[in-house]
Parts: sequence; C-alpha cells; structure tokens
Amino acid sequence: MSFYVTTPIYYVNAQPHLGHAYTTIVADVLARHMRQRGADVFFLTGTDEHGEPVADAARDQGLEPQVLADRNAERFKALAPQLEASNDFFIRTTDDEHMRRVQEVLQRVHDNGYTYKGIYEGWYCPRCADFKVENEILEGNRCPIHEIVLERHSEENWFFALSRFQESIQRLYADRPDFVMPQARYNEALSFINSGLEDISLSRHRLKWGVPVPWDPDHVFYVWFDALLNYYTALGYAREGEDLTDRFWPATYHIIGKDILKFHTVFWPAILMAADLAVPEHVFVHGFLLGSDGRKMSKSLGNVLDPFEVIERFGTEALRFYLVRDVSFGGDGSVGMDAVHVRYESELANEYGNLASRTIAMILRYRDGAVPDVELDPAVVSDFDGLDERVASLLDRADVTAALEQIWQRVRRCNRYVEESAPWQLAREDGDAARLDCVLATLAEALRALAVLLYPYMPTSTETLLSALAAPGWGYDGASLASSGGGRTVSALEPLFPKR
Ligand code: ME8
Repeated sequence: MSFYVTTPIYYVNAQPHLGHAYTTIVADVLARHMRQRGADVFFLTGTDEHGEPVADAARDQGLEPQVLADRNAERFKALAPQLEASNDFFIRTTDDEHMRRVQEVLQRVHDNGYTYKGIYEGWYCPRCADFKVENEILEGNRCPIHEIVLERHSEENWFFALSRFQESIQRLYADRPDFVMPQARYNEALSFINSGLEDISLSRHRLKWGVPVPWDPDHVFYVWFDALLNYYTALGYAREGEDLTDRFWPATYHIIGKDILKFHTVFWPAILMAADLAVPEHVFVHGFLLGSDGRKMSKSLGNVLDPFEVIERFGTEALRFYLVRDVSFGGDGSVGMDAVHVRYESELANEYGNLASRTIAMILRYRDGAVPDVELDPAVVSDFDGLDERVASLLDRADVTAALEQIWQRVRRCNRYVEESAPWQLAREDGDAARLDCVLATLAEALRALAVLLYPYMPTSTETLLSALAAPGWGYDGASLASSGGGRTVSALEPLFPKR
C-alpha cells in the first residue's frame, strides 16, 4: 500500500508562520500514522520560489529574487525538523530538476493542443499571483484574501484551455465524492465549476522570474502551474538514481488551506488530464487559524501566535497537540498562547503526563518494576475494543481532530480507572494482591497502546514513554490491547510534560 501526502509549497516572500506550521504538522501526523500501518509512505513539503509574490518582495528589499529565495527557503527547511516533521524530501521550485520536468509536462499539454496565444485582461492580485473572476472580487475592487485593491492587467499570454475540461471535471466530481474533503469544500469547488470554467493564463510575458516556456522562451510559466507541478516532479528526482513516480503517483492526499482551493480542486486536475497524468485521490482543504480575538492573524493587530515562541515555552509536542486538538480540522479556529497554556496544563500535564507518571511509579513501588503477567481487567479492555480501527478509519479521512478525541477519551478513562480502583489502598492489604496485579497490568498495557495511538501526534514523548515501558515498538499492530502486558520491567520516567 503506498501513501503519498503533501503540504502546499510555501512562498519564500516571507518567513514561516503558524499557518505553515499547521499544515505541515497535520500532514506529518498522517504520514507517521500510515508508516505505523506499514504503508510505503512519501511525505513532501517545500517552497514556491517563482512568480510575482517573490519577485516583488525581492525588489522591495533591493535583492535579487534568487537571494531572497535562498535565504527564506533555508528558514522553511529548518522549520520542518523543529516541528518534528518527517518529510521525505524538501522541494524547491528553483531546483533545476523541477524546472526541467515542469517544461516537459507543460510541453505535453501544448503538444496535446490545449494551449493558445491570446490577450488576457482582468483584475489581478499580485500577492495571490492570480486573476480574480467577477464573483470573487470584494467591494471596492479588492482581493478576497488580501483585501488589497486589484490591478488591471492586460498582456499577451499563452492560455490553457480550461473550458474544454468542463465535462471531465464535472465527471470527476460525480464519480469521486471524496475527491475534495470535507463535504462543504467539495460543494464550494463544484459550484465554482458549475458556474462555468473559463480559460486561464498559462504564461507571463513581462515577468522574467520563472520557468521559461520551452516553445516560446520570451514567456515564463504562470507561477501556479510551476508550483502545482511540484507534487509530480519531486518524485522524479527526490532519490538519486531512482524514479519514484510509479511507486507514488497519483498522490493520496494534498493537504491545503482554503485560500488555495480553486487551484488544487479545479486547475490542478485539469492540467493533469491535459498532460495525460492521473489525478490525485484526495484534496483535503482545512480552515484558517485565527487570532485569539477571532480575527485574521496579523502583526498589526498583535494577535499572532508565534510557533517558535510556543516551542520555546511548551515544546514542539505541545504545539502539535494543541493545534490538532483545539482547532477542529477542516474548520477555522482561534488560537492563542493562553489557550496553549490551558491545554498543556489540563490535558498534557494533568491527564496524560500524570497517568504515565503514576502508572510507572506504582509498578516500581508495588512490584519492583515488573509488570504483572495476569489477565487484564475486562471493564477497561471493553472500552478499548475497536478503538484502533476507529482511529484508523478517521485518519483515512484525515480527521486528525476526531481521531485524537477518540484516543483522549481513553486517556480520561484510564485516569478514572486509577481513581476508582485506588491501587494505593489495594497495596495495603495482602488479600488484594491479585486485584492490584490486575489493575497495574491493565494500566501498563493501556498506557502502552495509548502511546502507540498518540505516536503520530507526539512522536518524541510517546517514544520516551514506550521505552520506559520496555515496549519500544510503535507499529500499529500494537495499537490494541494485548491479552497481558506481563513480563516487562518498567523504568523510571521523568515527567513527560512538566508544569510550566
Ligand atoms: O499559497 N491558517 O503559499 P503560502 C491556516 N505558494 N493555514 C494557513 C494560514 C492560516 N492562517 N496561513 C497559511 C501559497 N496557511 C502557494 C502554494 S501549492 C502548489 C502553492 C497555510 O506561503 C495553508 O496551508 O501563502 C495555506 O494554504 C498555505 O499555508 C499558503 O501558504
């Protein structure tokens, strides 16, 4: 089973921020989970370096575009390990190999007869690098995303005959109701399609910063086609001497934010069809992270949550957990440092961290660290029944928040179990020894299975816990409760999430 997951490639006109971190973290959760299930996984992220957004930012800073691109690409590249992202490759659209393959694919689109030369005139947002169609334009002729006033552009371009894919795209949506997820985004994309697809510009004449059009080198490709193709080109050169295309194409999941829906759900499948390439299986469109006041995050409003500050105060695992837990994946959600603090204390430190610490401490104190080799308590076992399958099926739909909630209900269940069974009282009476054995064995085994289930969300702390439990495997076959956890000897564990 192969599983190929991607993030958008991020513009290097600015530095990485929380929104970028968010998409990368979720894609990483899916990649790690699928590796647990034994899938052949490829996880791609990278940077989008051509086009007006980068050329304009470079000009404003008095730099050559390549200099700005090199500088900021490094920052994005460095962000991935800080987030514990396990990406298999980092693509830059200024890579020669990428550029060559973009030319190859789009030459095929041209040879297949889907391009023509014409005059493009329309309202253009230089920050989106996008011409806006009428129903997208805000009052006062402004961009719906950046709210800046649009510019009137008219230029000779190569066009892509998107309108000729009207029926094929409609058929794609009819045949594959899960092509775009969640449902509301599918509906949004489909209504855009049903309103009638217009041809779009494929090249830029005035701009030099891009991939040259091979059949007309005075033009460069419109940055969006150069960018979208990264998902395909990367497979051709990510591994030296090996072409991964057959192994991983078409992509399983493109994870994107709602700002770039149209490109991924309409233009992208059309250009792939035009180049005789297979269309990806799913595009998952998530919402926006908003400032703590519910408004768009912006430095001038002072409501920005800085990922680096969260990492410094609470650690990467807490950032990953917080974003997935607090913002229901798919919807918009407010985020702020106070909310991180609350989740950290109440859930990571008090619920999960504490469950881990006290379970291990009790096994050390009452049984010298040896996990009793006895049958587990059926009352707890039944609450874990089918959990692994439910989590896997939610993650098959990229529902990272709902899957985490399923797991968390069992973390809470285990804490209630500790309170109800009061091992410290059982330890006082010799007659309760068998019951104490059962409680401790049940807790150790439940804690182990929870660590396996939580591994994709918090890889480092769960690995620490699994090794303290002397059960280092994180494969998904360990996500359900074994009949006994006996025979292991646990070792002392520092608090996983110390109070801040
Ligand atoms: O659009 N909330 O790059 P970009 C949640 N280069 N996610 C957010 C976010 C927020 N407030 N802000 C950004 C581009 N994101 C193109 C993509 S792909 C072929 C080319 C995330 O740097 C989200 O994933 O503007 C969004 O789609 C992406 O960053 C946009 O990043």
